[in-house]
Amino acid sequence: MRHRSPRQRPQQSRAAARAAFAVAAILSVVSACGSGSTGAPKPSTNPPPTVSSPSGVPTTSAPTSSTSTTSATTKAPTATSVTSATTSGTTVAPTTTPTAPPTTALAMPKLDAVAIKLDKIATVSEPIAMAVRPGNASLLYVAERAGRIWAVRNGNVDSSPLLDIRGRTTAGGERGLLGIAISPDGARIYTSYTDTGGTSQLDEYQLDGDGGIDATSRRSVLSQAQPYANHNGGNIVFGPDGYLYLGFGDGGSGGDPERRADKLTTLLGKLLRIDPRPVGDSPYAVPADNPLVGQDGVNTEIWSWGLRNPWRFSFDKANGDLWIGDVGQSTLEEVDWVRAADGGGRGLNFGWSAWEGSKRYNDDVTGDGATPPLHEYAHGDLGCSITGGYVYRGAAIPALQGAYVFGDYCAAGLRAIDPAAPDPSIKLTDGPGQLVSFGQDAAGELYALSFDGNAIYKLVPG
Ligand SMILES: [Ca+2]
Repeated sequence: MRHRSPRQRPQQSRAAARAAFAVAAILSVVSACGSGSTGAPKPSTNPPPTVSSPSGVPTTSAPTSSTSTTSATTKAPTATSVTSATTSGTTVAPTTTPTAPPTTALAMPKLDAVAIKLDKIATVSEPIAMAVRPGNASLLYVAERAGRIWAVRNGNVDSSPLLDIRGRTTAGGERGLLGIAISPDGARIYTSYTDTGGTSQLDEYQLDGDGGIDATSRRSVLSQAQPYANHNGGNIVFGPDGYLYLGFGDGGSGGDPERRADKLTTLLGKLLRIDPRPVGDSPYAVPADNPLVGQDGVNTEIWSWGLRNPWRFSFDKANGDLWIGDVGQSTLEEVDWVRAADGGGRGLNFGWSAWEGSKRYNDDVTGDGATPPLHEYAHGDLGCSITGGYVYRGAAIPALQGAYVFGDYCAAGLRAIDPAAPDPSIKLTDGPGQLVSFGQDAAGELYALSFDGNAIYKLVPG
């Protein structure tokens, strides 16, 4: 399978192409493990996602009573594979069934008719991530890079932060508090940051009934040494399946000198998928239907690979599709899109460092079977470092519904693409500058977070 530019591929064949790429990607997994012709188990022969009965299986209590372990399926060196059990009463357990995409009912964007403006709702020093808690629609959690999390309620910022971890991190460059996410049951919040030594950390805190963060409840979930200061990724998002997705860059420097993004033996250059709750002695669990479960000598937390620095990624609120803004090296910035119905990125190689966007990069990395970007743009007037956003699913701007909204740290202005006709992108606004992240509230409305003026903007009709 040759890597092709999305422009060379008819849109109507996209699903078929995705399927073909997925098959090729699976084959490349086997090849990457050096077992292509030895009859080693292929990912496709793994047991499908199952709901297992807890009876007769040694179990260890999880923080909630809704998940049982199936230790027999454990393959990960650092975690236990789990499947959810529906026989244990009330459940907040993640399901392993992707959200069915009701695509036929979804609105199509009309980008030539979009008129929006940015309404500055609050200022927080270097706002870098936003999260919302189910059931607290009017409360926005906004993280600042230096390490505090603020409550923004109807445009008002609380006088004291919900959490202050400034002592745990050193902000600057691509370091600091980088991501926050709240569990679908609203009980826990996760922080993703680089610690004072530069190591990536994922921590968990308990939320109280009002959405406050219990600072004393901190629990370390996962850590990852960073060989260089840049490309730390750090975005964390709960997917439509209830699992936590965590993006790590390729470790840094330039050009992925150790080729980490292409190696399945490191978490760097990957999108990970975990159940972040502890199981037994493990601080988190690997879902049994992760693509590499069942293979030895690989990191089974991996969901997708071949990523350079997936600084911001998201799931479409309406259909569960995965969208990644992967920051390019020196030439091309890219948007990656995989439908939930096509696996949502499961087992896919997004190309780096064999490819920078649609351009061949490291010749010693094959990149066979790589999934090309949906959209890319060259460095220049449009920017130099993509800030991935969201598919708009709000109600306030009907013409924007179904469009993917993104921007770039190096060039002011928000842009959007229609997934069905992604070129060229459409400029939505003139600002803001220094766009670092987006947020999405419970109603699907979008926010832009900018270091320029330390501002949180809401996208509103213009
Ligand atoms: Ca790529």
